[in-house]
Amino acid sequence: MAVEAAVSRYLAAGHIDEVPDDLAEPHLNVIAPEVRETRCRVVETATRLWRSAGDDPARLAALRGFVEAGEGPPDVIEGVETLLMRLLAGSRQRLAPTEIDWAIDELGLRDPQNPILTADERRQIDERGYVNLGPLIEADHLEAIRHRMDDAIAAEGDQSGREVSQMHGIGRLSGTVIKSMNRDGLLDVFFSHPRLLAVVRHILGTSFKYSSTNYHCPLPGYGHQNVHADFGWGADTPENVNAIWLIDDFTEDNGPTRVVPGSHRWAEHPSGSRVDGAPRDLNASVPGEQRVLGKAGSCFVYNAHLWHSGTQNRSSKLRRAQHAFFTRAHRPTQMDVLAALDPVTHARFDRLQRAILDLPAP
Ligand SMILES: O=C(O)CCC(=O)C(=O)O
Repeated sequence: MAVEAAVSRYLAAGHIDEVPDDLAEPHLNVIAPEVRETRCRVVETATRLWRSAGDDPARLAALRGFVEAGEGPPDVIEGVETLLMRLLAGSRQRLAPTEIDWAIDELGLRDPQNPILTADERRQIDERGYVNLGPLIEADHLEAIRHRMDDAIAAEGDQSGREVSQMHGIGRLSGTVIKSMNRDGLLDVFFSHPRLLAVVRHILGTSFKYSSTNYHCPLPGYGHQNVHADFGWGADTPENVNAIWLIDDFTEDNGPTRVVPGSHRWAEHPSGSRVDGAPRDLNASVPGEQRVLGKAGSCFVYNAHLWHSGTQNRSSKLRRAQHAFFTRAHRPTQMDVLAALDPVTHARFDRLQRAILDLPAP
């Protein structure tokens, strides 16, 4: 099958020389059983410790007790400590809390029942763990975004996405909205659309911030991922929200995201989940999973504890998408925002944008 010409600009970013002849041939992520077992024990234990307490000081005490007891293999103990300490090392909020508070008022999000979302949208978020806000970006704007992304992928080449993660066969860019590629504000919509922020507020409350924006474009023949959640272990209160902006239509065959409705309520991470006593096969489908289809320009927002993953793009075209990731205001961000921040882009942000980005004035 002939692939569209734009794909050639993505090969270096996807770390491949060419796309496969058979676009439907599966590319699974094979994990050695002993590695999978250790990972499962780490995530199970992190989940148990996290859920054993209601606040960070008590979680830290639970972690210290676990480490001091030294019960279990050293690689599991070390894995749990590394995983949990990233979040428990203290507040990482740069701005005074009054700034995000001010932004919440400016955005009209103080009242949990504010009119920016419908009651049905709130119900979907609560019950299914996600909502598709529908198309929020006009056709001309979208086309300009496609060009911007294609150019950035070609320019960053095999370095693209390195600040957060690189994935075989997937073109990735990290921190798109804070880099020089957003000097003119073309990409601001991705982190500041009021409807998106209303979903973040609904899930996380009034104290949140931007964590990262990752562009994610599976090339033809690639894109399958292990089922996962965007928080490293199971938690019974939400810590993160993610949005997927559809830059191309998501269709049955071009690698739409798969989601497991309601799984955000299980307080379990797929990596720490067992089936008949054995670690779950993360490549396999999960009963009840569904595919997210939609029109380009749509914004699909989910509670990041929802089980989900990318699927294989079996079409001859790119499947472009932009993720916008949010976290609680005191948590670390997914990427080092200050290291990636372009000074010209920074100087352009207004007070409201800086409050969402947790950025001081330049
Ligand atoms: O873009 C998608 O379909 C989902 C990607 C995803 O879940 C991830 O990269 O963690």
